Amino acid sequence: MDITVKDPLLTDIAKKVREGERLSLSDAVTLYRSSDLIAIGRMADSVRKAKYGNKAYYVYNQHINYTNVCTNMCSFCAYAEEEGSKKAYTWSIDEIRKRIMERIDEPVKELHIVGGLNRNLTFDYFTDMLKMIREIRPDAAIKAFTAVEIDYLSGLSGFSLEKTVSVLKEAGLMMMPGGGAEVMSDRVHDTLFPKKIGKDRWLEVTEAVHRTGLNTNATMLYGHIETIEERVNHLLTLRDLQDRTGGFSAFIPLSFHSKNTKLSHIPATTAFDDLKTIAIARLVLDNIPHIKAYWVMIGEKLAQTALFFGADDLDGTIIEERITHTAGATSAKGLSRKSMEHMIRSAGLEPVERDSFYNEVRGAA
Ligand code: V47
Ligand code: SF4
Repeated sequence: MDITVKDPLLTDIAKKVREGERLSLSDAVTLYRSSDLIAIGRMADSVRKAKYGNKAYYVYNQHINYTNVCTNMCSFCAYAEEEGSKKAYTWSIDEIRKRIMERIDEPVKELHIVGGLNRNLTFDYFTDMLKMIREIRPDAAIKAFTAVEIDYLSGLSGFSLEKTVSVLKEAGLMMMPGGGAEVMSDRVHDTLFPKKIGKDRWLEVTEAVHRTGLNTNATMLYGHIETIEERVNHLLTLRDLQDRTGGFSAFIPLSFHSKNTKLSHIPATTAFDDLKTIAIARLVLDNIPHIKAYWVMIGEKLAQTALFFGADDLDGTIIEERITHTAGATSAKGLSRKSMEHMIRSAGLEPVERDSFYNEVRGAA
């Protein structure tokens, strides 16, 4: 790898990357403070390329957001509604079945299911939902519930974390999405999402889930009130947990969208920050295999560009995204397989349709 570094502060970091040496907290902060985006991107691209060559992944998936009623009411969230609000909804098991059946002829390989914390739902609702989906969609993996929901379901069922996950697994749960940790900082937690579980509980739940043999993803919500140091600490905390469990499959940076939230004065993240965050994640998270450029949040065009800044995965076709679109996302609500493949091919890479576990799906168009 021959990388021209314009910022002299990046010379030693480029050497570490070239030699496969782990980056430190101060390296990550230096990367964040540097404006040499092209050098940072080239470093991240070299790491991605060494792992995946010309391949870039996507999954044919469908999102199911079963309820927007949520007791947490995080101030960055436009999606959540108080019980009784006109915009509140909760889908019955039959309504979820109907939404899956509407797409039953499509080759969906993953169902991504998350929702708010709704006091009116019983633990049986969740196991019934999983069992019903497994029955009608046996060919799709069920990736469901963030660590926040698992913590809530453990309270609801009265079971330990391990028992809760094993009952959900028995009913059909196969993997867990990221989400819920936001930025692991007590300051940000207490300011923006005080009712939601904090860093220690999120880590405890995630570690317990990994111990049961389920893989999860991890995310970072950035672009609100967090500092660079808080972002870097978040990444290093994830890296430490991954050293212990190896249970993270992918990391997904989530750019904050402020429309319709209590933080609507906060401007959108910039392309510079989005690309830098993806590249730094690739460089710092040396033990998390996949870095996703989530096109829903950063838009299709920047997600495609991110494939040269360390990302190896564009997430999925999605069909109908609600959480970010309620907060003002201007991207499409879903993309066809053809569009996903076109985005990847026109970047000179080879599209690989995958399942939730990064197995290549045969017979892709
Ligand atoms: O947990 C909420 C975040 C997450 C906003 O694991 C917001 O494969 C931006 O976790 N602006 C849900 N973000 C999305 C998520 C996810 C997405 C794609 C793939 C995967 C995966 C996981 O969205 C929430 C929260 O952290 N969020 N409100 C907002 N206004
Ligand atoms: Fe509820 Fe999740 Fe929205 Fe927070 S981000 S209010 S936990 S739905």
